[in-house]
Amino acid sequence: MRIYYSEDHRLHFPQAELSGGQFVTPFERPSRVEYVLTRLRERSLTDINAPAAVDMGPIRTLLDPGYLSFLETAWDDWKAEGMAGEIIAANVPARGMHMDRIPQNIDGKVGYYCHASETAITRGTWAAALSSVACAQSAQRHVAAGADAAFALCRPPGHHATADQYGGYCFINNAAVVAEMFRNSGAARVAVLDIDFHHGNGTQTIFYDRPDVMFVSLHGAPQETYPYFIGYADEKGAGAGEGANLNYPMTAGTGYDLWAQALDDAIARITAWGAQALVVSLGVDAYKDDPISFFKLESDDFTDAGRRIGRMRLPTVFCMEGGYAIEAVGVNTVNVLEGFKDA
Ligand code: OKP
Ligand code: ZN
Repeated sequence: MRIYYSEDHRLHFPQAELSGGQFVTPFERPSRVEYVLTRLRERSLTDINAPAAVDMGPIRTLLDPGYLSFLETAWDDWKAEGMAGEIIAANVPARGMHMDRIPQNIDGKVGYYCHASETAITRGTWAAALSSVACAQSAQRHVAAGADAAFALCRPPGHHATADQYGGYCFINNAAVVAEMFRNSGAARVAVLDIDFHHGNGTQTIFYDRPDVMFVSLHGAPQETYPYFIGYADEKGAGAGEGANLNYPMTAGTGYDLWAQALDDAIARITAWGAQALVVSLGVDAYKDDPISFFKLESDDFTDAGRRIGRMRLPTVFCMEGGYAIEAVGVNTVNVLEGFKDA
């Protein structure tokens, strides 16, 4: 399986994540990717390629222009305002306030374009986010040209980023861009299967009213975990998109038996719907030792999950999302890919 990877992910490494009222070293850190690369090489998955230049076309189609220009200049604007540290959102529009009037001041803009203040922006964040989506785009082109599958080793991840908000360590929604590109390259119906522990709120929101892209997510129940305010089972899509959104929220302690039942149901629904291409938001934070998650999957379970996904026999792009038990991230990620190949 071909892999796309860019060293430019290293340009995004904020010092700080707001966690439990303290600033800690971010869980989403560059070394995560090193573990995946090491494991890929150990398993002779060595077709590792730098991505082609980013294509802003499909990104501009999906995302808000104001949001994109905010991301591009946020660091310079923040520094020009005399801010000493990294960009952290401190003021967000809340109940009773204006949700649609964009402040001029960068501190206000940050609050407007952010949905979760754990995520900091630093000098290289925009460049890294572009390199991440470039990997996803190259993977899509490879599959659209006839390959069975490709793996985009995206960092930073993408599935929490909406058309106009960052958060949850995500800035540009890589999986959504791939789905849009599959539509443009001739797939009438595209499914996004999100197996990251966290609900893919960004991807859901971007495609919520679209009948041509189905979003399916297995995740920790919103009553119990981030992103808290979305990801319920009764979110089924809107308007023409009704029926093309499917959530499987699961409670703390969920193990592979229940999780795999949800996966099988999800796969059956994607197949019945008639997807012609598949995007997998591949997070491995459902793992039992993940420090910020509460499912109980074992490493071997990821192989089995990959096998089940592979039996769909759809042209597939995997986009890396989360996974924070860093020494296990490589094994678990590559297990999914190997299970898929052996299906
Ligand atoms: C991103 B992806 C840690 C809380 C972290 C944000 C989680 C973002 C996960 N104290 N909250 O879906 O893996
Ligand atoms: Zn996650």
